[in-house]
Amino acid sequence: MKNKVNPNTSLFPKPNSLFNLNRRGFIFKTAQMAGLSLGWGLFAKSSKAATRAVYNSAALPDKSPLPAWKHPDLIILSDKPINAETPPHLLDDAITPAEKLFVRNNGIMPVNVDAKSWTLTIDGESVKKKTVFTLDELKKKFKHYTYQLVHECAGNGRAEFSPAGHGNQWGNGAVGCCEWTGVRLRDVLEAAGIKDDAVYIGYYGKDTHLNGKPGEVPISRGVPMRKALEDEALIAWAMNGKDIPAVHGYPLRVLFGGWPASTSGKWLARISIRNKIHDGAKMNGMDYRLPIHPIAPGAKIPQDNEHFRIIEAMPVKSLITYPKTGAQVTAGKPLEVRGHAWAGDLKINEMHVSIDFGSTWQKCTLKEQRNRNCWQQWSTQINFPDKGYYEVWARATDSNGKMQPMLVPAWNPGGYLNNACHRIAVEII
Ligand SMILES: Nc1nc2c(c(=O)[nH]1)N[C@H]1C(S)=C(S)[C@@H](COP(=O)(O)O)O[C@H]1N2
Ligand SMILES: [Mo]
Repeated sequence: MKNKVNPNTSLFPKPNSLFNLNRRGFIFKTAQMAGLSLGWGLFAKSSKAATRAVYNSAALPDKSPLPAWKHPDLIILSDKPINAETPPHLLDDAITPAEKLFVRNNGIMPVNVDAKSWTLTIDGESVKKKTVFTLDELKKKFKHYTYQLVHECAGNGRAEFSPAGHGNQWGNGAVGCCEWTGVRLRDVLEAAGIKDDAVYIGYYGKDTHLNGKPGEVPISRGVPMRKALEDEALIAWAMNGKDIPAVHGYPLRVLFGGWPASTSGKWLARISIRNKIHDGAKMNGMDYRLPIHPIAPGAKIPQDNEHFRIIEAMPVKSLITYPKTGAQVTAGKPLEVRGHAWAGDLKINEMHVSIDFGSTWQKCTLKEQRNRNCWQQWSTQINFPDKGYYEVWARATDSNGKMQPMLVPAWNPGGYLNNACHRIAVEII
């Protein structure tokens, strides 16, 4: 018999009491003091309630709201453009359902999209023949593939950096792993022809810049040819067996699992085969880049390509998706704890949990990877020695032997790649 867990109880004060008004300030301070991967997760969540309240207030015009079908507990970080993350306990499914997938928009979504007239253009310096495909032609001409792919914002975990990283203050939930169906990018590029001097691909979507200037795009990123030509690099029209939802790129999207999700262009209209590193919006300066040499927290260095390098595969990481942080658990029986782990282009070799702040670790059961660039499920039974307050820490090790750090890793001005251990609070009663 399993332990009784009440996922809705919390060890921590309710939103309306202790740190209602300056909740953010409180969390930042605590995370800084502890120097740990604390984020939003360890506390009873109140930010959503606060954000929705403001969001619904008559004082604010309705901008680009989160679609009504999205899970009500997604945490809205900004409304123009819309950005919302998923609390870790809502990511418990092996395949992330659409309503629980985080949303990250850099600009304004296209409206009145007509899939029938939608086209994808393959062009660029290194294309043999500029080619235009309708969506229908893509579906008819090329073999279909389905892969389950991790897509994680490079800024996931940014809220824990100190001083604060630039941009949305993501907790742990800017990640998901959906099933995508489409054609291989490689097959499509080869049909147009790839010249020998091809170095990179760059995508262009149909969203528009927040500044409203025609011709200016909010984001246009890409990947080197070696990633573009992999089996799992997809041009997809379906997510979890259905049309891709509008906020996630309907009717067409490119996907590069395991790399910053910013490379996975939504509302895909054009792919350029480049004879140099793609130079689209958010490819340069410190966008999606790390300092080439490690720098001290808060240090200022020139924001140019000599000092910053492009982030490629994402680092090893994991989440505890059950139980929800703050769970109260009856003593005397083992508690099942579970979640997912992923590691860019690599696999997960081992998964461990600790209930004594990292002094000792217990090995978890780990499922095989379903396909490359897919996350893996882990689970374990924990026996707590006594009643009282515990933290469960989770740590993944990738197939190169690299482990997640306990503490927030290398500070960088963009607040990218925080892969510190996820931790939850549990009270044994
Ligand atoms: N065209 C376009 N593609 C885009 C973006 C965007 O703003 N416009 N955002 C990128 C970023 S930064 C992320 S993290 C992912 C988010 O994907 P999701 O909203 O489907 O979760 O989409 C990427 N693709
Ligand atoms: Mo992102």
